[in-house]
Amino acid sequence: MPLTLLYLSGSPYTWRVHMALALKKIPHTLRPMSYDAGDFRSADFAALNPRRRVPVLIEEDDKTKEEFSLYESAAILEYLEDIASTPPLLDADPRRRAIQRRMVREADGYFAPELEHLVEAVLFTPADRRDPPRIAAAWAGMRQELSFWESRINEQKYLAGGLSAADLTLFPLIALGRRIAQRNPGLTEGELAGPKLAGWMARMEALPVVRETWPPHWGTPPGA
Ligand SMILES: N[C@@H](CCC(=O)N[C@@H](CS)C(=O)NCC(=O)O)C(=O)O
Repeated sequence: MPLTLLYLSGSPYTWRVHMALALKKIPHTLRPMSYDAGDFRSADFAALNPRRRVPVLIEEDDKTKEEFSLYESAAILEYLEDIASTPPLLDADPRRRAIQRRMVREADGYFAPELEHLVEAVLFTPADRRDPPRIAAAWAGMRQELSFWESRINEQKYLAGGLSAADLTLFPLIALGRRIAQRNPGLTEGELAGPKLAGWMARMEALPVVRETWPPHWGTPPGA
């Protein structure tokens, strides 16, 4: 089952899948995608994902050589969990598993849209056309959402039980938001995460799997 991940450095959705592959030690190849080279506009890519987004996972059948491809990072994570159950990214207990899945949906449904507003307003807008109120609104939306998480998580090591799909989902999203803020001083105000989330971020950053999969164009991980 040779696996290929269509990969974009710094994409939080791709990073989540990359971490799952690395944690589960599933042999895979990364196929880097480039906006500049037009990879996202190609017909081949649209055939794999009609929404033209990464990640996409491609799996070749050992015998028939037929390809199965899957997009949407949360669905890919569940698929990897199904084909390689160790270490688990979802708890064996149905209620804990449900809470981890709920957190994945909360991160994708509430935090990610605010982050995407920030990405549009900063990364995809030339510096001379950036709109400060638009950026401030996206930043405020992210902070408001994370203050909700801050009030909900307790002092445990990970978001819900052991390291899970929930951690792999939320961490890259916050990491990208924080990086945008750090690289564009003056665009945003205040810290993105409160003390509990910041502690959890630091624990995540110390994990070998996070460091191994750190987006190459981001340079070395903190503390390296
Ligand atoms: N809901 C999707 C989101 C994927 C997504 O938005 N990927 C971005 C990179 S972070 C992308 O491919 N964007 C390409 C584009 O918008 O042209 C998932 O979880 O896989």
